[in-house]
Amino acid sequence: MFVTTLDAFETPSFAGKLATLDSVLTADLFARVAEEVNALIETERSYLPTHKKGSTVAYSVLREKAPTLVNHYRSATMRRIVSRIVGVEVQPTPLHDESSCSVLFYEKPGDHINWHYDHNFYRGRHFTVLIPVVNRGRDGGLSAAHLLAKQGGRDMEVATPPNRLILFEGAKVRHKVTPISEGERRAVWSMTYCTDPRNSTIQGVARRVKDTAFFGLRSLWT
Ligand SMILES: O=C(O)CCC(=O)C(=O)O
Ligand SMILES: [Fe+2]
Repeated sequence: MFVTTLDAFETPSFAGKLATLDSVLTADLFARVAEEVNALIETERSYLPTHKKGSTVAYSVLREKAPTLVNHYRSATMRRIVSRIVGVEVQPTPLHDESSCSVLFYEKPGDHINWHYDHNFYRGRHFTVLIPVVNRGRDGGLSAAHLLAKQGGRDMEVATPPNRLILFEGAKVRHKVTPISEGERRAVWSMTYCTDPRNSTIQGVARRVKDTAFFGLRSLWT
């Protein structure tokens, strides 16, 4: 049902625990994704001092309002793409994890995320997939926000144009997003996959504390 243009590409190397693929969704699928993302006006603002400024629409909201994103996240196609690049079989992370499939909005000047690792709350390896949907500067080019990732001790800039797939092992690759400027907008579809979705009780509690900070008190009940 979901078609990507991936089959036309060679599998990129995942040696640095980070890989990118351009034009990953067909124009038709990308258009439907962009339509759903643009309709997510009711975003949940979150503010974690010094770490992250911006807003995130969580998986539970996407399940109601963004069926294309949710279906594609859980599709065999995406699982196959991610597994092929990382070289191990992965599956989507659980329904109750609000980070499993979410959309990050950078919409006010200064919205950014400081250096961090994506925490792995699971027993197996954990991978983050980003597909930027909107990335608009004031002059029609890309926004000032840059994704930087540590690669061999150096800061590597990873361009995030719309419809590029960026896949990395977030618990191993430290990364940050520099601030957007006045009049700019960036929206990134984020998905997580793992090799073993089980977690210990301690890991489950830690995940819920993190979700509460990012997504609000509602995640305590999931
Ligand atoms: O917006 C991005 O490009 C990356 C976001 C990110 O690293 C995160 O939400 O953990
Ligand atoms: Fe991250």
